[in-house]
Amino acid sequence: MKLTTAGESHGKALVGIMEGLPAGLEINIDEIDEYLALRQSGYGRGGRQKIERDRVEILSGVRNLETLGSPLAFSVANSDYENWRECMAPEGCDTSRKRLTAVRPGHADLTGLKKYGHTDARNVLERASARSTATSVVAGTVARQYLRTLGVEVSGYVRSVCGVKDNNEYKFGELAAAKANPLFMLDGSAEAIELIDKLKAEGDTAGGVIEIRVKGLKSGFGSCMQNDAKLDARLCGALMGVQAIKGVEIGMGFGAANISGSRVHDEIFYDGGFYRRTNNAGGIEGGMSNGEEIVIRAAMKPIPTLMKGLKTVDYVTKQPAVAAAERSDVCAVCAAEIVLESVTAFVIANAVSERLGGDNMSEVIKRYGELI
Ligand code: EPS
Repeated sequence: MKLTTAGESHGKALVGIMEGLPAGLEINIDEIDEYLALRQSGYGRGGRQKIERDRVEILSGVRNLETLGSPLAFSVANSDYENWRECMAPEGCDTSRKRLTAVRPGHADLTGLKKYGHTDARNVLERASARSTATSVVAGTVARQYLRTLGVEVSGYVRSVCGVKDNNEYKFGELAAAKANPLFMLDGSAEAIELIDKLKAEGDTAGGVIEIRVKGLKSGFGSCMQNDAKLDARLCGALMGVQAIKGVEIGMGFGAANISGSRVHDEIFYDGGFYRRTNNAGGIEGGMSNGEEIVIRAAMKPIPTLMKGLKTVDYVTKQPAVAAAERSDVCAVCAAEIVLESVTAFVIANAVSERLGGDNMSEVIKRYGELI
């Protein structure tokens, strides 16, 4: 499976093309829109989310709510385009408007300007923006629908916001309740909300840690034959590709480096089938799923657009400046949680499709059922 996306944050629309889906997959468009709405929700979002109401439009690859086996093309319109047409229209516009030269530390602005040879960071930030994560949610929700036919589910929650931590461990079935919380947290959200309010008043921003879990995936997806085919390598690469994600760990992750092997490796037992009593490996050994739940944690840095403006230098005048800020999210961990679930679903669906092939869903389901 392959996903190609395009779209500027304040352009006409975000678009994507998903290739490699088998024919006969039932597509639930309402569910895609529900995940798009969840991505827009969460405490700490800024003014832009009041303008957008994301909805997917499927342009090809689906007929009567079923995939055809052809490329699935889709779009998500940017409602804000109407307010930006005069400086964003591909057909001609006034590029002297909305120029950004007070480059923001932590954003793509400065490096992008140098790399692409522009003098207006608008030409860089429009694509670097996390707005494009809406396309990952569309493709990821289709991947989720594919995985569901095999009994594979993806879920997650927010584990910490700017140092306010939830140190509890949860069963997979308990995670769904997080979506009813304004920060997708299962514990500690009152304190985190207070902190976000304080940071907002100070013109500052917050990041956090997100946990994603995959339940029901049989063993053997991924590979131990080449490093770049390892399931953990693919998951970490894809999750690190999401805007603002700065660290990813699988299972015990960094914690495994601090204790001895006998406390890390999950011992193996047999009772009609192989099983483990612990899951420190987070469901992946030797680059392959081992049949246990996949457990991933990802660290999101604070949003780099700060209303109080960090010190910077104007790219054109070379004079000291205050970094540009018109409006900003204070905290977007909920958005990131949905995006990371979606990207995880896409990587897992891809690994399934690579191993099982299948031109139609009946073949995929039959082949998956035959796996030991
Ligand atoms: C973003 C900046 C903000 C965010 C945006 C990501 O947009 P604007 O510049 O229009 O205020 O709201 O996220 C979204 C639009 C979204 O839908 O998630 C950035 O610079 O990355």
